[in-house]
Amino acid sequence: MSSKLKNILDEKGPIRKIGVIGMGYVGIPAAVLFADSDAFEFVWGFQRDSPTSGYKIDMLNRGESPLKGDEPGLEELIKKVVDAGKFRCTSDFTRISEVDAVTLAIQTPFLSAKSLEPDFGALIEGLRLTGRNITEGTLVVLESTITPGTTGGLARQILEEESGMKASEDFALAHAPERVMVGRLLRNIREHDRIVGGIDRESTQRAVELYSLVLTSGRIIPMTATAAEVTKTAENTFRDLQIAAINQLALYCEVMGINVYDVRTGIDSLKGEGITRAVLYPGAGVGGHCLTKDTYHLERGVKISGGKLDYPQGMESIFVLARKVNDFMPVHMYNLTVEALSRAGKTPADSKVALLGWAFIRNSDDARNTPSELYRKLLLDSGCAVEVHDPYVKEYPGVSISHELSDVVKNADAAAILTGHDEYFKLDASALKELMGKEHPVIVDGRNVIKPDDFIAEGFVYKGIGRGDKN
Ligand code: SAJ
Repeated sequence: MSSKLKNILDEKGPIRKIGVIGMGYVGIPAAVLFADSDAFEFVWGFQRDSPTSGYKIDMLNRGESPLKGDEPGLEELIKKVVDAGKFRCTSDFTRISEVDAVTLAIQTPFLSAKSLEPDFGALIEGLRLTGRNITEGTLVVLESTITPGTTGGLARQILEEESGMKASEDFALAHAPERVMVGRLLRNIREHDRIVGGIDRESTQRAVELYSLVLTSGRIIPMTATAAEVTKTAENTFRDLQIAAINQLALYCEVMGINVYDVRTGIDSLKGEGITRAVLYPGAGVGGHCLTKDTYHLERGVKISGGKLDYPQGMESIFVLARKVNDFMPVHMYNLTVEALSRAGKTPADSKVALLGWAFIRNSDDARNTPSELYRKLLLDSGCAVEVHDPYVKEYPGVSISHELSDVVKNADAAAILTGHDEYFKLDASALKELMGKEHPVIVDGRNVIKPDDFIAEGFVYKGIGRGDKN
């Protein structure tokens, strides 16, 4: 522990002004919650004035939310803190010199899962701008999901290089990973327990001070920076593994002619005595900005740690295998569609498929890394005509998305459900058959939203993930 840092922070007193870099799904709710706390005087939101996201600056300063989709309470809170003069957004990063704490919520995608190469370009730029402008005693927190070892390694190095100061002595540095889900951003930040990990005890303590003031029911869980990085990447990796396990079981149930949902109910029934059976749901794939890459951050963390891993010779990581199983599910949806079309005497090349659901998660407009993209590509590559429906997603590069379900299913040979939007639970077999205008239309259910018997009774060729009892 550096007594020098402790003295500087004691001298500086409590955190008053905060800067949040990255006005996205993580940065915006975090910034306005800080601004809404009486404990803090003012919050700067920092956003690059780039052609793709510069528009957010004026929108936020008008008190409007640039985030798509329904985010309960967010628009009102942005307006409240802007009108109160407690929050402003800017592209002038020199203002970082005015704040006591700065958090970075910047995307950290992967360039290649194969080479385990992340794309830290935006993060590094954010760290350089931070390092160039921080003053003595500032707390720097990385909220982005990062490869374990990044906070105490790359981030520390860049911040020290740019600031000419020493982390742990002149400024504090920590990792406090975000744990938000679209559709409940504010609630997640207030209510989820917060993992906080500093590169030293002073930094951890300073970060605890920052986050404890925005939590309502969540607790702070302090640990080291690397443990915090592993906690975040591992919790998403474990979720991905759980989903892969039920997806693999679903594929087995199809072969064995049984219903995976009966099996799931059965497994889930074993309760009590500390028995937790977290059986998740099989489906048409795993998308989003988190589960699709955090496994690779974890794997890379092991690789860059330089330690010698004791693991079965030549055996692939079960976490990476899980990724591959989940990445296979859109391919499985395609295979089920081709099988069903052939039962209806059709091939993809002379068929039209209505693809229902472009978002990666139900009842949201978020289509980052959506599994629907691979499914559509496989159909198009086999000469099939594909039309896409989604009730929430407005636009997507290179894909025309309709909000009119009846237009999309009209004269279709097959309808495939890729996302579990509430709307699809209400699909009516006879009405859909009429719109498709086929004697034996095909329906492929990738999210178990319809009742197979209702559709089979209407003459549909039915296929469902995990429904070996009906396929
Ligand atoms: N999915 C399934 N079966 C399931 C659950 C999900 O196929 O039983 C699919 C979904 O359809 C979706 C994908 O997986 O395509 C991801 O879904 P998700 O519910 O995990 O949503 P994310 O990725 O937005 O949220 C995850 C959450 N992580 C954990 O619960 C460990 C969330 O708490 C994190 O904040 C978020 O990642 C993140 O930002 O890291």
